[in-house]
Amino acid sequence: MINKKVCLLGAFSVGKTSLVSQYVHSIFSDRYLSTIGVKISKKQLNVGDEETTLVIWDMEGKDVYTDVKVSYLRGASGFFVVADGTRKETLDEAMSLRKLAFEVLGEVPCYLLLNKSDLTQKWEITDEMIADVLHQDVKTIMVSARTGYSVQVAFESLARDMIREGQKS
Ligand SMILES: Nc1nc2c(ncn2[C@@H]2O[C@H](COP(=O)(O)OP(=O)(O)O)[C@@H](O)[C@H]2O)c(=O)[nH]1
Ligand SMILES: [Mg+2]
Repeated sequence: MINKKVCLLGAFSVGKTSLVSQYVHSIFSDRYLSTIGVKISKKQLNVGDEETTLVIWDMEGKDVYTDVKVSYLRGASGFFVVADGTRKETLDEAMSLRKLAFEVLGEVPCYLLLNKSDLTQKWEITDEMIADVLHQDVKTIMVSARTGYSVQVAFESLARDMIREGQKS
């Protein structure tokens, strides 16, 4: 049994908590729960023959830049940065949080999640902006915590990359 710590990073209200809840419990709640601190959820999955437990850290709080403590990231084998497709500024925030996390963790596996893909008619993040990010070799997945679209794929992809990374050492 392998334990892998995963962190979620992203601006306020991009859907971090909703993504964890969709993945771990297969539910989506419209209720807005703004708790304080860090919520830790666990989910078991198999990556090939490896039985793995993802230990998922979801940080609450409004000010992501002052709140992201090194202690939150420490020990993470991989992380997600989440942007909300309907608010284009959240993409810049996600990209700078990504940089910050790499500085703390080194080159661990990371995926950029473009959330709220069920609301594409309201999207501010354009195809050009996505192309620009892809051009920088950022692994990107469009997801929806509401419908569940690609949520499992995202967690499984990160888990697979983390296991591969672990096997290198
Ligand atoms: N339509 C839609 N709303 C979402 C989605 N994900 C989250 N939300 C809503 O966005 C708001 C913020 O979500 P939350 O998970 O609390 O964001 P967090 O602050 O990043 O943890 C809530 O009102 C959610 O219901 C999604 O994929 N689609
Ligand atoms: Mg939250």
